[in-house]
Amino acid sequence: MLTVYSDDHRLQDGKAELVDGKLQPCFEMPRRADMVLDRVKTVGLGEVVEPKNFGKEPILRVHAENFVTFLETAWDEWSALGRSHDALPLNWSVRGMQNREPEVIDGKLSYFSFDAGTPVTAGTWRAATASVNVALTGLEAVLGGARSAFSLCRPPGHHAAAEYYGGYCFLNNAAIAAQAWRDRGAGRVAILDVDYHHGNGTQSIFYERADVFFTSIHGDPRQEFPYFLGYAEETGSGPGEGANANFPLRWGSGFDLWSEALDQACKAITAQGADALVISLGVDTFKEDPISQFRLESEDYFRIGERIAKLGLPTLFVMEGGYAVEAIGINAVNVLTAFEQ
Ligand code: SP5
Ligand code: ZN
Repeated sequence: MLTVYSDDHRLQDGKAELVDGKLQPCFEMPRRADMVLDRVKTVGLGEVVEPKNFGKEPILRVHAENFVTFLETAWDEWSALGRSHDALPLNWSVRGMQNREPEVIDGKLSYFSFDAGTPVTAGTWRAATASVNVALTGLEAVLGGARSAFSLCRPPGHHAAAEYYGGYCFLNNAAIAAQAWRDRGAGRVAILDVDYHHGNGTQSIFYERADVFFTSIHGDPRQEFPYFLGYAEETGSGPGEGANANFPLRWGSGFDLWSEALDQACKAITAQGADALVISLGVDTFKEDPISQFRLESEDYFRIGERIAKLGLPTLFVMEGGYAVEAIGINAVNVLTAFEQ
């Protein structure tokens, strides 16, 4: 399987996120991608290539223009105030308050984000756009006839919606690739999100559409970030009714429960008649993940790859989360090698 990778991921290297009431070193760090690339090379998964540049157009098919402009200019506006440390928001609009974009950068950070875990840095825009290019270059390989490709995206994307960032995500790599796949002729795209956290951004982007089916297995939002999306009752709306399927699982769930949900998600993908598949590949379901509460073991990731392969669809794997850094490469690449068997 081809891997697409860019060193530009290093440009996103936030110092700290707010977690458990303290500023702590970012869990989402450059070493994550290094570990996955190392493992790709160790097992000889296949060729590793650099991304091509697709520009802003495919991004604007998914994200709002004012949001993209904000991401592109946020660091300049922040540093113009004499600040050289990372930018984090401090408060948000909630029920009954205005939804207006403020004029000043501190207000804009609040307006366009949903958490204080996702620092905007000097290199954020370049890293996030490189990550999109990694996803789109993987798609090119599949459009060129490959059965699958692995886009080793970093920063991740599935929490980013049309008009907001958060959850370590700025631009939604998987959603942009799914949209590009539709634009390049796929009839119906399925997105299977196996990251521990609900892919709220991806769900919201496609929620009212029938042409992209979104299904996700994740920590129950009653207990787990992002808390405000990911319930089983969310099945899509309008023309998208029936084109969204969530499988929330309680803290402590192991592969017995998880694999049952995977089987249901896969059956739904087949029933939907998808002809293209994007996998949001997070491996923070691992038992040793420092911020997550599922109990998957490294061997289980082989079973995931096998089950996905049984769908028989052209498949683009897009890297999302996973914070047990020493194991992230093993777990992610286990999915990929088993898929190829
Ligand atoms: C892409 C992705 O996996 N993003 C995840 C973002 C999660 N951010 C919230 C982390 C909250 C951690 N709370 C548990 C801390 C354990 N002490
Ligand atoms: Zn995650």
